[in-house]
Amino acid sequence: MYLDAIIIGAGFSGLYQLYKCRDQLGLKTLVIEEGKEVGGTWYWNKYPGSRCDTESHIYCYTFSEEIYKNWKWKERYPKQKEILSYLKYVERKLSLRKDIIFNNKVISADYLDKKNLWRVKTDKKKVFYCKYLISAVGSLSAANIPNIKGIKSFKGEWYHSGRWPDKKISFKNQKVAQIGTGSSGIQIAPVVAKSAKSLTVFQRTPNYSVPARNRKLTKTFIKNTKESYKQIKNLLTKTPGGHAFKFSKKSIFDFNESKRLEILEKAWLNGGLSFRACFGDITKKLNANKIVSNYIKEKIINIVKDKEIAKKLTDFGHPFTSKRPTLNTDYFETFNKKNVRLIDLKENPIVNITKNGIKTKNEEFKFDKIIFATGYDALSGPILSLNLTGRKNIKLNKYWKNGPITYLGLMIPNFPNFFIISGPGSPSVLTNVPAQIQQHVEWISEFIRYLEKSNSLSVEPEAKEAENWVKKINTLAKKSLFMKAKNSWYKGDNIPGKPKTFIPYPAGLPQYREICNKVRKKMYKGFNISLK
Ligand code: NA7
Repeated sequence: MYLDAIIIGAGFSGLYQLYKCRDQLGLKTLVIEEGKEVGGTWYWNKYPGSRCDTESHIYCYTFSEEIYKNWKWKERYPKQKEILSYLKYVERKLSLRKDIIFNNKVISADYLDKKNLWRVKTDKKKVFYCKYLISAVGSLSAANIPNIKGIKSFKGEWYHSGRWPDKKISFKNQKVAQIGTGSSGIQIAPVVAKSAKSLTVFQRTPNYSVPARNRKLTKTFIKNTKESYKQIKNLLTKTPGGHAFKFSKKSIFDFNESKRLEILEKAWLNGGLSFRACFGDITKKLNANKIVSNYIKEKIINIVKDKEIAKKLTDFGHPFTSKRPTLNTDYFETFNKKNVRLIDLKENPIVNITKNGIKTKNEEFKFDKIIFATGYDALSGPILSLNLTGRKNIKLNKYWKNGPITYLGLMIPNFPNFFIISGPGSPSVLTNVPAQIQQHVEWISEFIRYLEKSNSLSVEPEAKEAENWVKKINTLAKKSLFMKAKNSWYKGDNIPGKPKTFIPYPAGLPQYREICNKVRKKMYKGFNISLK
């Protein structure tokens, strides 16, 4: 079957890109989705306590005033189920379902040089041909399931947070293990601990976490956000992370100690991702960051009653925000419960999984269930899993063997007419992702419109431009606090054998948007366009 455009993935990016390609560019378009529903990340991440860390009134599309104003969010942070309902609502509103095929995983895509077409194959033996191939596979969709010896012998059930089964899972009276203490693990533990007989949390690296302070949205707040649609939409294009808060222009050193504390307390009580913005230099300067890192440490020590556990939970070794900042609801309080234990993997590493549980250096544990909250092969992983072969039989996994090479995070040399939404080389995971997605979809769509008008056969970035883009990202990252974390998935450290290079674009969404706009104004300088 021939199509003008194929989009892989029916999450936030795939749905909007389908609407753009089909309804605004008039292209015959198909979305191929592995899951059985729309939702992408929010289809798969059904784990207990799953909720977005970005506030609901901005974790949504802003391209349509009608869609924005017609949807009513319930709480400050949207639950997984609520986001899924929202995406289904958008899908219905734009009549997208008829152009999506579900339960089909793309297993390969090959560029046919002579025909200037992509051939896309799925695990259900379907084959499609298209001119434009667009990856909307998400940044955090390739689950990292650690290769721990003995996993196959485990008699109980085990789950990964990002591949959570559809069936209802009860932890009542169960002995549960949780491996991983990132954003997902921090959400899971307090919920599972409520019903489980016991919960044992295996921690490799302790994580800073700020209270989420979730709450029901008031009618006044909802009314105000709707009335401020235009201002909110505009604000999201101006802030570095595409969030609705601005960073303070003041340094922490502009204040004496008591005033600093007052500002920090206020931000802590407010909770949320904006905590890091209460001084302008927390995320930029190590000396300012140290003060705030210590402040968070003190807060945690005051919550956790057992001083030994508190010590383990706060033995950070990296600056606040150098790894993914997390939010929590009663995570640290959970360790005051009698049925919850913390195992520090640094002093007591896992040896293997047994048929009855987990064996560590110092102890053997019995478990009924194991939860892997062990994260993802972030950004490059989902794209590599597509098994792309570009021009002249060039394989993407070979081309990217030393790390992802893209120009603007949008296209790859040697892989003509292949676009990436929110992948490596773009601000992606360092932003409020729907804000970044919309910028990408709109830029890609304008580019396709231009290509179609120019009668183009194919387009790909110049190799030199892509090399410079990768260099630019690494130079920017070196100046940032991100590099102060010894291990982080921003740098590929969490996946054995993955190249160690900084993956997302680290200088913020407004700067990135400006660069993309300049390229467009200069008639897509840096891209080689071949005409019919
Ligand atoms: P993260 O942030 O990558 O967290 C994964 C956690 O799992 C983290 O604590 C890891 O420790 C730990 N981990 C990973 N591999 C192992 C092994 N082999 N053994 C023990 N512990 C391990 O993923 P999340 O799902 O929590 O969050 C990702 C994003 O998804 C989040 O920002 C939301 O947007 C949704 P480490 O720190 O690497 O030492």
